[in-house]
Amino acid sequence: MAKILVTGAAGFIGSHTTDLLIAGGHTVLGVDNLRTGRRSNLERALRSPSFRLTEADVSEPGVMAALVSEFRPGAVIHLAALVSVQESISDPALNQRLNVTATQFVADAAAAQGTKRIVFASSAAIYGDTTDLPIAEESAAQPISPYGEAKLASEQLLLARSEAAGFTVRCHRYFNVFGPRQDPASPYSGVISIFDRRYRDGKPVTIFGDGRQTRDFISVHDVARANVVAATVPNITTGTANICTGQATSLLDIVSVFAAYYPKVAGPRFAPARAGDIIHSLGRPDRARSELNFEAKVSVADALGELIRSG
Ligand code: UD2
Repeated sequence: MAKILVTGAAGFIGSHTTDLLIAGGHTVLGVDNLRTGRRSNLERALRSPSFRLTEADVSEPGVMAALVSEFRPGAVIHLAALVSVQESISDPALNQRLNVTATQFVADAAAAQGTKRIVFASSAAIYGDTTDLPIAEESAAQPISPYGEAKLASEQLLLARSEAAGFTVRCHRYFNVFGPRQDPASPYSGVISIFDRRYRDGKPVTIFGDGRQTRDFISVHDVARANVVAATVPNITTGTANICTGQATSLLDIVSVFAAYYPKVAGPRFAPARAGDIIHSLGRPDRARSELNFEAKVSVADALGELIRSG
């Protein structure tokens, strides 16, 4: 069993990753500044003797260095981030600090303490608005937001350091992750979290465009498993891989699942497509399969059902 440090442990993906690590018998130190993460996401983890949460900001100098030297993890799963593309546009300096400088501190601390592995939360946002689908990792990285730029810069920084520092790096390019604990607060939150909230409140959802746009929606449980595999399975080599299902699902498909659960809620309203919205996004999952032996297992329908039934 391993000691794993999870940054952003109180966040959506971080809390599920933490839960899965604990269930696998690992010891976890979580760190989170609780800016967008919530302590309540860790309700179950906080009851475990194998878990401790430190409230701190990993983008501040010295924080990662102190935590890594004290805890001496075998791996760091670096998920702490500014997660909103919109916010990266309105506050690029904050994006730089939370999405690049913090990664630099993670790499420095791991190098100094001989940490063996770093798993990094990258994003399909680094591909920009490519229409060459499905997107493989060889596709040109052409981010169109400060968020995507920062994720790409972090990948490059970690990969460039890996050999000299002696750590293995796994960069996970997540596609559209969804599931329990995803925050629906902003209009730019993940569409499924927004739809879930609206149906729970008995209110109709708004579809921007005709609803035929598709995304590669992946369950947060699969994403958490990809993180755990990358951090704990022996003999994994440095690299970058899409974390996706390879299946396209339209918004109309999503709405029809919700509608079946909520027959009394009025049907969707349609509004003009959002400016800059891409119509289709789909990843190729092959590299994660060959390099990590990881394959998404949960179907969108099953994961949606679980989300809808969750408390
Ligand atoms: C955005 C982000 C991505 C990630 C993701 C959240 C960019 C370039 N990418 O991608 O990084 O944060 O969101 O999972 O910004 N929609 C509706 N009704 C709503 C809300 C959304 O129809 O109430 C549509 C939206 O116009 C889009 C689709 O649903 O066509 C998916 O939207 P999204 O914001 O969940 O995800 P995406 O892939 O546009």
